[in-house]
Amino acid sequence: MSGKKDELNQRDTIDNTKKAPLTTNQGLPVSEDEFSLKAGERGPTLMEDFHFREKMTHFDHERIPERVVHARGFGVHGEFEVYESLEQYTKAKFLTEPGRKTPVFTRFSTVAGSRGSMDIPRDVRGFATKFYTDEGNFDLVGNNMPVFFMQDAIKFPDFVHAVKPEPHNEMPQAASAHNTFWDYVSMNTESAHMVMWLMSDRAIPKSLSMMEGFGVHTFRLVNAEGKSHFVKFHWKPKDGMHSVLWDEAQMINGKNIDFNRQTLWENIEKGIPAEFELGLQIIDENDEFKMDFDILDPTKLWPEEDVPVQIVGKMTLNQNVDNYFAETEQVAFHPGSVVPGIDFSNDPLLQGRLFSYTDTQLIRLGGPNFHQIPINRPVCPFSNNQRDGYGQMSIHKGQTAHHINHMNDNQPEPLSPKEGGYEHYHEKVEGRKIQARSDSFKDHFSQAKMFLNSLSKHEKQHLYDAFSFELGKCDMEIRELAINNLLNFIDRDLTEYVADHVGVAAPSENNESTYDKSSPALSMTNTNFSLNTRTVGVIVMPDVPEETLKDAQEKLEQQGLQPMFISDKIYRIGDITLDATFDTVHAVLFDSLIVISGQQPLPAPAVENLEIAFKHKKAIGFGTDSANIFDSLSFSENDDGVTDIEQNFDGFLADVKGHRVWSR
Ligand code: HDE
Repeated sequence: MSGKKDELNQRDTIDNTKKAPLTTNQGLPVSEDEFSLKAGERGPTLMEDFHFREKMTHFDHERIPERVVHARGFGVHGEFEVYESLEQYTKAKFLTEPGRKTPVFTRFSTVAGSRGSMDIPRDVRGFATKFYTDEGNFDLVGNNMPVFFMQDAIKFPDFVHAVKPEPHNEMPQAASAHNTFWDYVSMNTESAHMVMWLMSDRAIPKSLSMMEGFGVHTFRLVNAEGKSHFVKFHWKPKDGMHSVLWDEAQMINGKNIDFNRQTLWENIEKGIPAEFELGLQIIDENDEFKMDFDILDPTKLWPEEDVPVQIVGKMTLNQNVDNYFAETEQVAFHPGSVVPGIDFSNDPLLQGRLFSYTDTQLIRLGGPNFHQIPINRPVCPFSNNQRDGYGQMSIHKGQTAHHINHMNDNQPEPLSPKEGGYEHYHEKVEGRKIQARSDSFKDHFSQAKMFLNSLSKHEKQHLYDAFSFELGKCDMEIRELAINNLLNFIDRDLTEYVADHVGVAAPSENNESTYDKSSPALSMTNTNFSLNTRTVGVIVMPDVPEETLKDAQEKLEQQGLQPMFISDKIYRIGDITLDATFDTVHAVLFDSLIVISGQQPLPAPAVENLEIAFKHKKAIGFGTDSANIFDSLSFSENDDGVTDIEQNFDGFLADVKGHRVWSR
């Protein structure tokens, strides 16, 4: 498939799929790549074996430092198109020209784990998108949660040190369930709201295409007249947001550590893109102080019921990378990469990020020319007087590299804002130099309570259990600290439940927040539901006729479902290959299960898979002649979400579409 990715990559591709001689990096054809040059067959290797030396030296230098946070990531190419011109708000060309397809590259990530950690830890997900616009790269470097752990960037190193594996023994990997994290958040209660998100189902997304994305900070949009509006950026997944259960997540991480990335990769290979709509929340400059919180505070969200999200465009992620290292590992995002028409607010977290990202790329990518790496290079021409440095790939012609110059007619020359040159928004600022936080940032608990108020019954239960799990992993002293300093200021019922579960006395004094507002948009029950990309594990016994299987396959595929036949070993029934076994897959990897067993009794692994699917509230279907399966199961056809697919196929589909059978 040719697309924007090929345009980006073609310049630097070495196509190893084509027939070509093996050469050294100097282009010298190599005749021997199996044996190094030795003094005699049993003698020492000779220094003069330049091919051996070059091969080994390059190998020795193959690794670069992983990202200090967001180390484990997965990148996908695609394109973005705005629905209608947003010229009322911004002069950014990619937001004002419907029909223009802007190439994008999105990297999803987990935050705390190392590059080789699992896909579904309880963690925030990074959601960073690079728009390759004709006015330069715009990076929207967001997360799947709309708020953050802190209000000032100076606290970021402390926070990251606390959430990462503990420094003395490097445990636990990719988990917040440990002492230093809970010590930090209990002592720094501005994190209360974000902790609620982290303990919610949002932290264990079922799929990378089933989670929201948020720019988090308040940015500015500036139009051609120089008028500015405050804006928050959102990504809304077309298939809705859906999560796995915590028990399920832990099992998935064992059965398939690559669960999220593999699903996305395979769907894209099948031609099924991941689609997200871009949403904007906009506040007029005159309304800056009309909310009951400070809009510069990144621990606060703008309730969608108060400031509606306007859907303005769509991102279609539809091409996998050619090479993980070259693209996904080397991509360098920076929230400071903006285009004319997009500007910053004074959010102190955003301000600090504007420093950190370039700084980190300098060490990670080894010098100041990382913008020349193909995945980072703008698609529009770029030129300036910056020169030399490690890894310089460009040959800058000409005698001058200074501004202002006479010798080269002052080229390259700054453009005026009218001609397209970037102009910083003329915000008036004055104040004393001070190391303090505004009083308007001091309410830490109202929105934490609002989040809780907004959850459905099962979401709330999951959150209660997540707190109990995490604090249950901490020392007694830390459990007490978290319950007294954090939970007790959010909600009494939550405090008592968790205290009871982790063996701590609930504080005698109740300090819970009395904030009674809720925001329905925060509940995942109010999302889109779709059969797109949903999977069905079809458990098959050997005596099942080919026709029955073909029929099931056809019916499921017609609905956009992805069936996979599972049996005790790999074999064929007629034309159909049963290509998964109880050894290679498991119920936790599917959205639903169907049993087509004929009259045979269920073997033990089938029983185990069905019991787990039932426990995880997944839709279960069976054929009429398989009704005897219930003899060996702890549930029956009368339970919710257990359906005879010959009698009620639509009912089964509705349960799959509903994601989980919460009534069970
Ligand atoms: Fe980041 N963050 N961050 N962050 N962040 C990095 O940059 C940092 C924050 C986010 O897929 C690092 O290239 C500071 C908020 C994503 O490559 C580093 C602060 C949000 C990614 C860094 C924050 C993010 C990063 C590590 C507090 C959501 C992965 C490697 C002031 C809006 C991008 C790198 C990718 C990565 C610093 C807070 C999102 C060290 C100092 C808030 C999605 O520069």
